[in-house]
Amino acid sequence: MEQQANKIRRRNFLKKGGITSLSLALGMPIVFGKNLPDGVTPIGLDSETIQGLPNKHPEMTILNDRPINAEAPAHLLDESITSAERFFVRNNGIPPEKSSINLEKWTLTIEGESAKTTKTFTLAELKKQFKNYTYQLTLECGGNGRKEFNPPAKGNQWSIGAVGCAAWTGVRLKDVLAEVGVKGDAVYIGYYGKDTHLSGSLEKQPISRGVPISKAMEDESLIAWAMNGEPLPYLNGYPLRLVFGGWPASCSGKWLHKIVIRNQVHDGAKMAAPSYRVPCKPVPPGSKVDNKDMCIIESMPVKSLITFPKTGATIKLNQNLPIKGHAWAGDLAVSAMQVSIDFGATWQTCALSQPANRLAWQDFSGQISFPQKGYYEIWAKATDENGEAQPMVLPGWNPKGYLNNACHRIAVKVV
Ligand SMILES: Nc1nc2c(c(=O)[nH]1)N[C@H]1C(S)=C(S)[C@@H](COP(=O)(O)O)O[C@H]1N2
Ligand SMILES: [Mo]
Repeated sequence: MEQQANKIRRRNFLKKGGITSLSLALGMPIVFGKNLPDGVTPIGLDSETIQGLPNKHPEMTILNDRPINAEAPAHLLDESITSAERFFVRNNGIPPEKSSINLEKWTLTIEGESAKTTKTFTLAELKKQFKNYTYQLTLECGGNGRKEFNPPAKGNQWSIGAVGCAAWTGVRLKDVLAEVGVKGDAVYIGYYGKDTHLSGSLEKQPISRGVPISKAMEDESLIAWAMNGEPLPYLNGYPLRLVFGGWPASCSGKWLHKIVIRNQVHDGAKMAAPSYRVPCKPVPPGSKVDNKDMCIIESMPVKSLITFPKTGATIKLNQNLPIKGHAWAGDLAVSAMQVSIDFGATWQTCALSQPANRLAWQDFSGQISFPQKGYYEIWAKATDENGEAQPMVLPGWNPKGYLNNACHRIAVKVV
């Protein structure tokens, strides 16, 4: 009961403190904001800010307003390339004030004990000095699916929509690192963003994570300034961010202004256990796990999403139901996609596209017919190129509720 009440409280959007973060998002103060009745959201100023978050789709589910966290319902993610307004937002702190972001003055500094030199680049220098690349890369929050954990895990109660695959444009991190010089003892890179800690402290970082050098050096690891050919959306890290497809999106630092090349595993905010870690060995649900037995999450597990039709669809018995969705598997490709209408007793194979490039999600489609009238669920199961398949129900319980890659399901009524 207590847990349920907490959950409802957490979902109750726009608490008092939220006015500040919404003002920041609007780029100006909401003058009489303190008088806004509980639960009422500012409608915004132009056609793009109809309701909800500025420049985000009105159907996005807002989980939290301070910090801002929003996810897409499955049907909004139907596009092969996720549009900016449908791309989830996961903030750990308060984004830099929009009016404080000056494109001419924004710089990226690379330093650290394993950097041969320290160099600072303006945005224009980055764009000009290094070859520009565009890749479609899947980003998924490590906590996507947390809502289903039992016993529950604290944190944002993401359902399925903290994932997206956009076309990101930028320069290769490895090209920039090479320009600065990487010492032989380098093991990790860490990022620093311009967002600030929820406490208001300017010393503390809201988050400062990173990846091992091997991931940093991959072709697809980008320092990006554009999403789908447009400047990054403000809430997704404008004007500069890292993008590491296939890894927990917490590695992909937003509002990026500094990268450190480390001779040890980066020790920035939320690198230490238990954040973004899972038990190194499986544990029974509800276990208490020692921090020393928690391991950093790297490549994300195989997963898929049915994006058409919307759950609750009704069709006629003699109709075939077309279904669509996407599948992804961290650093790996997806090799097979199946759906079931009999709770996993039998599976039907779907058509599966090749990824646009490594680390991009893959589209699937199929046609389903039903034997008789009634209620059905469609369950979707992807298998990665190593033969690892999604579990039907919640896999490996872990204290922080990460990596839920259980089959996605939608309900269908046949009449
Ligand atoms: N500077 C900064 N970078 C950040 C975060 C943040 O709060 N601040 N959140 C991280 C987490 S936990 C996730 S899941 C992704 C979310 O990226 P998005 O908001 O663009 O979807 O950004 C990551 N990078
Ligand atoms: Mo995340």
